[in-house]
Amino acid sequence: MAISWYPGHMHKASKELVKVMHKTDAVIEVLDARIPESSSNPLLANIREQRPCIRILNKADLADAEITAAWARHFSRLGNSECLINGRDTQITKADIVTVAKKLIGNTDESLLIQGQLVIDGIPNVGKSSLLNQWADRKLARTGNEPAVTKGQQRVRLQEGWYLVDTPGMLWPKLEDQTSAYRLAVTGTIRNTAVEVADIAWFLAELLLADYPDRLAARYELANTSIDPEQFFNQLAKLRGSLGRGGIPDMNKTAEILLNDFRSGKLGKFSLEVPPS
Ligand SMILES: Nc1nc2c(ncn2[C@@H]2O[C@H](COP(=O)(O)OP(=O)(O)OP(=O)(O)O)[C@@H](O)[C@H]2O)c(=O)[nH]1
Ligand SMILES: [Mg+2]
Repeated sequence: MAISWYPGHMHKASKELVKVMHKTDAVIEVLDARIPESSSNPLLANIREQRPCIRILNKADLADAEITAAWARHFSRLGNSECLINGRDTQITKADIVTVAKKLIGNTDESLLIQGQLVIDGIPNVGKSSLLNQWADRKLARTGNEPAVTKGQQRVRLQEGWYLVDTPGMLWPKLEDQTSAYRLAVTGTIRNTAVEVADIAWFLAELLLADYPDRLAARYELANTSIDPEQFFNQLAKLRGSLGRGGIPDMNKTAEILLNDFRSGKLGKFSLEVPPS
């Protein structure tokens, strides 16, 4: 099934982003550290135009630390931008973000009146509003473990003269690369109701059986990992009791077990993409 998810509120949000850009000095694009390439939204790059960009590799606690560091080096080589890493165990402070923004905007002379507006954007559910709360030191924005929680822009004062605008998570009208689209779905960027959950979990099971059989074996007590996704889901359904009528696996329930374990880090840290060498 081809994946695409571009509901009306995202179209509206893109128009509002264009408007707020006129008064914006630098953009903070939040990427998912597990899929930095697939989570780079081409629409946002177009809207940003030549403005400086601070990329944040977020949810780094769920990704392989070495690969995330390699991505940070890769992005740091691009001009007019900086790349920082954030996660539950490595948090960027408000002072860090303002310092980097000043450097990029070229406004480093502390004796001058320094001010600026930063806009935080990115795909849905990547942790934008959580970053706003992290820097505002209080829970100003609603956050949640599902995509499309934020529906409108929210502007807050970071410190004297510095403002930050949170925006709704956005995808783009056509997800041309369907492997990327599946990665976006697996990491929780696309609403479960906009995809076939079983289809997404099947993609993930194939990937994990091929590349990380030991992690699956450890978590789900598999004696043998030379199995196909169908055999895997049968065993998982028996283990977790997600069986339907006649003892046949309830594929939706079983799929959600695997997806939730992956998304919450219970299966370990994963980087699904590596930077170009
Ligand atoms: N593991 C982990 N989870 C995070 C991190 N940052 C945010 N989250 C979680 O990710 C989920 C989404 O966070 P939000 O801040 O609502 O994401 P958002 O980008 O604002 O999402 P939309 O408003 O829907 O676009 C929440 O459950 C957060 O607790 C992080 O660094 N690591
Ligand atoms: Mg949000």
